[in-house]
Amino acid sequence: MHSHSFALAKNKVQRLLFLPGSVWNGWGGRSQSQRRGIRSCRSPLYAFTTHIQDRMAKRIQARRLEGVDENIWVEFVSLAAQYKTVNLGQGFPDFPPPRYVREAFSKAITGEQTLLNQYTRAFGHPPLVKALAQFFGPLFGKELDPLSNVMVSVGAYGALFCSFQALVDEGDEVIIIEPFFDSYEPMTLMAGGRCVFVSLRPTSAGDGKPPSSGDWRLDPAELEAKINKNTKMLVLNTPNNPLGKVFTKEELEEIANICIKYDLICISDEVYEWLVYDGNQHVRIASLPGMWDRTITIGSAGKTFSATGWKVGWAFGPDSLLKHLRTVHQNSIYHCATAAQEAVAQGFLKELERQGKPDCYFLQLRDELQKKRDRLYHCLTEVGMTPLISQGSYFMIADVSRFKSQVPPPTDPNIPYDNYFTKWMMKHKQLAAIPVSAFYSAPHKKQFENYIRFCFVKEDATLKAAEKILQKWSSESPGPQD
Ligand code: IK2
Repeated sequence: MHSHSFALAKNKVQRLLFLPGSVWNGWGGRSQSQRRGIRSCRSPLYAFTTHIQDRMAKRIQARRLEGVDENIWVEFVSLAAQYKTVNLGQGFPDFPPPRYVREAFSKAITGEQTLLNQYTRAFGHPPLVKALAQFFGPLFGKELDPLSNVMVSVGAYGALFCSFQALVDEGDEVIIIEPFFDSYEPMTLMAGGRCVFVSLRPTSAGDGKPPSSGDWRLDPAELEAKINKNTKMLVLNTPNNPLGKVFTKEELEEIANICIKYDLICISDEVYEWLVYDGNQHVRIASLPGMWDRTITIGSAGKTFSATGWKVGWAFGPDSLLKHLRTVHQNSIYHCATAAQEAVAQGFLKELERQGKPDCYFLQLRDELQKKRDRLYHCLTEVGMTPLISQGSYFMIADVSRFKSQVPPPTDPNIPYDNYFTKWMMKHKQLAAIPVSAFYSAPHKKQFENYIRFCFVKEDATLKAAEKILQKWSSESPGPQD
């Protein structure tokens, strides 16, 4: 083509497609092989295609998805696998669920009751909602109606999603206590709401005691100051992921009084309810006076029975709130796998018989995990990582400052240091963890960027492999005190 007509044609296409000049840059200056290399990411054709794809994606994507496209689990689960790490990252056990629930699952699929392979009731398989009502009623100090006070969904994720979709409207404000399980923020945004964050802040442990997640506290005055006429809901997570903080009854009473005073709905995510250590008590905020009618309590069979892949979760609450969750659920998820629900129902019936006895799975798991927590705590302390004693959950956070000198400085100042450090550790030390900044809102991500989160719901062999990596690394790292 003549160079003048090429320039005109190029100009026309560029204007028609709103292409920036940079897409064409270098067209004239590149070698023939570069021009032909349509796969090269520097080729103008690649840039052209990418630009068109970006434009299309922007036009197609619903506005409520803006800013929620990145996800820590998608990114870090993939990196943990890519670098073949010893995985103390995502929170799942690497040991099997108890035998009797696994057997119940396979019997549900292969047994005589072939209908267990088919659809069941939309809001929860009848034997499961019945077992949940029977098991949890006394814990809430209430008789629960299995049909109207319990809803089963696809994991706690499904129950949370239905809660936000059902109860948050355009312009509503949702108070989130941070650090927080990351999904609360995108779920609020996807429902059209606005997130308002209130931070747990470390206070001094006192008496020379080692720092604990219990030292992180909420200032009720700060919480109250964030409430206005648009505030509709407060999200609580106890035991908290990632800190492992277990809110005390007194702390929950302060939060409950504020919810009642300002007529707020409370979403209480209690998926780690059985994993509470050192004699601490898990208190259900819905069981406090005046709270049942305004609280949705979320639970997870994944965490309760060490079967995170089964994706069975639930919501408890008054019919006045749950009926709206059911509307979302029936029009989106409908129900989760019948056989998994049947197995979880069998699990709760068994645990009902064992409640309070030494063979109760929940007590056994708790005691087992307390030992694992202590083991990880000692290892992290020994190598100089300054962990925070976790009062509950599967997780422990630790300050990694001592190891900074062993890691080349980051080149991008915008990425929180813990994110950079954790990726470097996965790639170069084959040890996976999760950066604590993932549990903070954007303006606060850099506040605790020397902390990373380790998961200890792992076989002893996995913990031992992690210890070996850390001990070797530590012996190579002259800390500031050395
Ligand atoms: N709520 C909390 C507080 C959770 O931690 C989870 C599971 N998160 O695990 C990933 C991690 O932090 O490493 C959920 C809800 C979701 O639970 P489910 O698996 O039942 O959907």
